[in-house]
Amino acid sequence: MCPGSMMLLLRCLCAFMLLLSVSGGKLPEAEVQIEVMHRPFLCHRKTKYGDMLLVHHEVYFENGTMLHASRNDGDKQPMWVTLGIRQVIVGWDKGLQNMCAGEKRKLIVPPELAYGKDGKGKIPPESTLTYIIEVLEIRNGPRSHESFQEMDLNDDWRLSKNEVKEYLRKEFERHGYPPNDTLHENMMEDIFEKEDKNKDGFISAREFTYKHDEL
Ligand SMILES: [Ca+2]
Ligand SMILES: [Ca+2]
Repeated sequence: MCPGSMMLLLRCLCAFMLLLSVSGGKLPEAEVQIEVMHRPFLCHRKTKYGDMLLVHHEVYFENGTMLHASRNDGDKQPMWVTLGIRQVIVGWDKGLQNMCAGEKRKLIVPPELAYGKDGKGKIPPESTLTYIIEVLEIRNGPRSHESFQEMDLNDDWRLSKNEVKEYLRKEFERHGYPPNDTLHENMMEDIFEKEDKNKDGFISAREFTYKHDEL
């Protein structure tokens, strides 16, 4: 064997070993790859769990073929989605947080966080999907007096952490999803972070209805 090809073989071996050590035999947890394509200069608020987002989106397969573009297909209208309740794919819930109105992102979503091993409609099993998503408008999620009363299980006019967690659990159930303690815990902490203004560990009726995010 000539020295040149020997070197090549060694390099290949090296690269192969490196690959083995990196993958380590264990599958990494699926993540959404997020690329911010445009972020407006002015950003009054950022998206969080429970918000309603008005979005336009495009979907592409891994080979670049477009599957759907909301600006061109159907009624050409953007759609409202509620973040963090798995109304859409998990990849959206994970990838559309902390966005500004007017922001545009590219999300590369692995099948585990999209339509998985079953696929859906024109989406074959195990598809990695690329989404281009533009957030046009952000609104507070539904917040009626009724929903406060529904959440306030012991009628003391304030929401405890357990009451909020219980509410999230019921919301998940209502949308047909299995309860997920870790996720509910994280969502609850996020909600308290934003809503419990005086940090007393409860969300009062006033804190609940106060529209602090309005422009
Ligand atoms: Ca209560
Ligand atoms: Ca409070």
